[in-house]
Amino acid sequence: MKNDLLTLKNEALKELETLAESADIEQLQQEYLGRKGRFTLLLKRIPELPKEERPAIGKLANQAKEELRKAFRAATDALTAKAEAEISVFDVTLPGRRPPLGHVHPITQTTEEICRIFVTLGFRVVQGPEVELDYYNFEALNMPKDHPARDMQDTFYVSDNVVLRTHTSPMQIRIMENQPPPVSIIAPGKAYRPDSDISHTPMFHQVEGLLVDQGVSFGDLKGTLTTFVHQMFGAYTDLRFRPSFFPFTEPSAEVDIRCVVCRGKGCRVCSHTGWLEILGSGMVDPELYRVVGYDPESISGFAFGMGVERIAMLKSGLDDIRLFFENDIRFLKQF
Ligand code: 2U9
Repeated sequence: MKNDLLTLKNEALKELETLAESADIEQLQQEYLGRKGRFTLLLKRIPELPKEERPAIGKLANQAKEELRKAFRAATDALTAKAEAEISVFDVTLPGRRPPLGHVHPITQTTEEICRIFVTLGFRVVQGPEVELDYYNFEALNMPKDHPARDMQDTFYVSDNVVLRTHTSPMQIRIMENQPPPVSIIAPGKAYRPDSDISHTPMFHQVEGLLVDQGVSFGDLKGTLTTFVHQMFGAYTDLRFRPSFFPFTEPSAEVDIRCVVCRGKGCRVCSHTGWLEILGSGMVDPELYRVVGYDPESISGFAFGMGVERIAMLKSGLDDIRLFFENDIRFLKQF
């Protein structure tokens, strides 16, 4: 009995040392000293002992019980004191910590700046689906299945006839299908192509524009885009229109600005040409008007498209497009 009492007491004390929650301490106390606790049940067996042994064992049992009670109280008190100490180091009069304030992503900033310029010129902003029908992304834009122009814009296929759009041009078709001329819209948004290197990411951003009305000429295209370039890159920026080819415009022209790095002398950034390509443009191919039910004999129009990342990189002197999408706060904070 004596041994049992001491073993049980030591067992309880050992277990108590491992506890750090007051609820656990209370539970342990119940387990040993509760009405049906292990210690209590052992004490109940004292009357069964021979009469002469009872006083000594009784004394020992009381001492052990008292020791256990004190140990439980001390453990609970220590926890309460610790919690109080933690509360007292929290100064409620201190001002709260401000959550870091984010800001608009540089690509969104650039998109908004481009849109703002065209809105002041009378264009309306339109947005639409990034997951597009093959028809709107390719077919309606003079790129039937098996047309070689599709190679330049191969994309991610969701199914045979559904793709991630490779440009925002499907929006221009959708708008023309739904309203008669005149149309003057810009379509900003994400586009997707399976390219990935220092100047291409599989997802990128474009702003495309379309103006269709009676008597629209290549002169209107030049005037509009010259105004845009002067507002975006500065009033004295030199630009040139260089003949090019796009499946949906004829004639087509790419617009270059004098290199912002070397001012035309020739450097690594402009591949020693002195010029930087910033956008593509052209007079809308009359075939497209037939597709949307416009009469190509009575109207004409121009269209253009630009990559927002490229514009943002040229404006800020960056040479790696991937920086925009790495979510490195140290980089993004600089804009
Ligand atoms: C319709 C008719 C014509 C949109 C155009 C470009 C020229 C062009 C590129 C610039 C860089 C895409 O992001 S980029 O790779 N775009 O060069 N885009 S004309 O022409 C259209 C669009 C819709 C109905």
